[in-house]
Amino acid sequence: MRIDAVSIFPEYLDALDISLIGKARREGLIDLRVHDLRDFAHDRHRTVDDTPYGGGAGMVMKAQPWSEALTHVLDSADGTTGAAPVLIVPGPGGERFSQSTARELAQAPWLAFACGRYEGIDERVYEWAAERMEVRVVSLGDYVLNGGEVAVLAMVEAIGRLLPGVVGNAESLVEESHEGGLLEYPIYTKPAVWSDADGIERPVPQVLLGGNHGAVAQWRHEQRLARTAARRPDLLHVAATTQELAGLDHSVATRADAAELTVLQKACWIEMVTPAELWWGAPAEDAAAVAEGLTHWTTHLFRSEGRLVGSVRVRRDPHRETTWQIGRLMVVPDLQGRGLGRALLAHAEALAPADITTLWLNTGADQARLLRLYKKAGYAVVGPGENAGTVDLSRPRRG
Ligand code: 6GU
Repeated sequence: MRIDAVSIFPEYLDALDISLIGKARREGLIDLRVHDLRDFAHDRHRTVDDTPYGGGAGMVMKAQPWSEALTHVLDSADGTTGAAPVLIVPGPGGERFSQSTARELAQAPWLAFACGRYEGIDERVYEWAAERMEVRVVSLGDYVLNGGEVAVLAMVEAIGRLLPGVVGNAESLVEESHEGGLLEYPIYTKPAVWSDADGIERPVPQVLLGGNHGAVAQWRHEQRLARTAARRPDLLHVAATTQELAGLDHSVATRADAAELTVLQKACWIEMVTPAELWWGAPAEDAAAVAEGLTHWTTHLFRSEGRLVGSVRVRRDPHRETTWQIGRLMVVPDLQGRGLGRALLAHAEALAPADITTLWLNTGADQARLLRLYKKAGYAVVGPGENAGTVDLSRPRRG
């Protein structure tokens, strides 16, 4: 991956020479280029800021050095990068950076970071940049840093460690801390009893020493629940729905399910399409057409107490052997917005055979909510779909 970062404190980013990210740079897995914004200011004092129009505290970064610096970055495009990077502007007013943002950005061949300082950057730089590349303002959380550099350190580390080959042990890549929507359990190493400097003996929980794997697994799960409830109660809701999917009855659809599936399709699509958009196919299909679809796809059904509440279908792409197609991701309207769609998507992805390299799906170009879900899951739009008004999305299987 190619990464450019523009800052008035380029030395701040020297930390990216250290540890796994530094090693990845030396091995050529990450081509990180740091630029000094002041190199693009041409007065004697190399001025990059000025007072705000309309008054107010502090200084504003000037448009001209930024446009020149970003032009310099754009001009360095090569055969591996694509025409332009995704430009990330760290700032407390941005979308929240999360593991799924990292996963999404790890798919891009080229990222550029613009580190603001002072009160921020002249708004016209955002307009200018958006005409040339995708621009995203991204925040680490609800607090204020003095500039974007520390945020870039965090984001480059979170993104970089997802790139193939950067973290040696692939198992470490499973997001330990958020797997299944729960925080990690406590961990211990030798000695079994540690005497601290006050002479207090602190033993490892007995269950971990007994060799009873079932008891260990149960204890760890309870610890994860307790810890999540104490520290991150907001996560329990998500975890509950992921486990909700596990609690649903799962089956593969047969012709006998066609009528119910037809009803689910109509219920799901009716809110998304205007009458003029019935070319979508799915809402217009009758039970015979749905049954026909069952012969070309494997359709997975999820029921709660007998009621069909969600479904997704999968198949190997008939024209591209190593591509896994995922379609008709549906959750009954009254259960939408609880993470079930994401869980169904994960289920469909997990069904892909070992030789699959690419996951693929298609949706309406105007379906903002679905596009957000898919992008969060690491998918990127790869082009227009076969049906007008739709787009195809895909992501590499790993990452
Ligand atoms: Cl990404 N940048 C700055 N300057 N402050 C922040 C932030 C980012 N995230 C939280 N506070």
